[in-house]
Amino acid sequence: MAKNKTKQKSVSVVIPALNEEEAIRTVIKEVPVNKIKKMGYKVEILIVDNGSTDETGHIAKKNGATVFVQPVRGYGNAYKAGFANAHSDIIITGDADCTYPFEDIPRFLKIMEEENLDFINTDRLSTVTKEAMHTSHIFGNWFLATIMRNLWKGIPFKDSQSGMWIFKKEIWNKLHVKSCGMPFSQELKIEVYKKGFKCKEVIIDYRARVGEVKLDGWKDAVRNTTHLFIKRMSLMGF
Ligand SMILES: Nc1nc2c(ncn2[C@@H]2O[C@H](COP(=O)(O)OP(=O)(O)OP(=O)(O)O)[C@@H](O)[C@H]2O)c(=O)[nH]1
Ligand SMILES: [Mg+2]
Repeated sequence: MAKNKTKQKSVSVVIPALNEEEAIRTVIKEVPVNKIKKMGYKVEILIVDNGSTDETGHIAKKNGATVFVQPVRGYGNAYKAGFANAHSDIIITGDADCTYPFEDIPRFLKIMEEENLDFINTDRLSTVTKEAMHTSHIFGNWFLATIMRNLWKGIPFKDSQSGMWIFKKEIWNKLHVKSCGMPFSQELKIEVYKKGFKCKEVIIDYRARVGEVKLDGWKDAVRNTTHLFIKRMSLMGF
């Protein structure tokens, strides 16, 4: 009998982690591996350990994840290492701090398939509560998203800083995302939009963080704002 040579669909869940020993086990366990497999996908969970000095890497390995170490700190650096080591058709991302709903992965995959999308961003801001996100953080997110939407008219994303994305791996090589730090998230979305990929945003429930805050509050807000203007000018040829 002739063998069916159709390649099996696959998903890599890529999670950057810097000293997240309190949350990492729960995050890994929340990925609904069996449900994703039932949809016909192979699944791998890749934790990018960004030079943690706690037990993050050990706990991740013990709980069945593949762990890569990216010793050069930075949110963008962690993702670049993760994407280089992810070999599935679809990449799904999120923080290692229990804030993002990895349990919703089957819902995202269904939307990707039905609408043949290249990229999905998730929107935390439409439903966010003060229990999940500090008021100043809500304001900062709104501020950055408003600047992005004004500098790139027509960009279909409300939440420029959301860290949960679902996308076809093949588009990554076509995006010029230079940021090594926190601006990585907004730059990725700008690049996806600029390159004309088929994208959508879906609303998610965002939850309170477990473990110590890593974000550098106002400094990161200023860096991200500056980055938006520099990116806009560089695309205009300055
Ligand atoms: N801030 C920061 N996060 C990193 C870095 N490397 C990896 N990460 C991970 O990237 C994710 C995002 O960082 P977070 O500190 O959660 O940033 P955030 O989600 O904007 O802010 P909070 O969750 O409110 O603290 C987490 O899973 C971190 O552990 C890094 O160099 N800086
Ligand atoms: Mg976080």
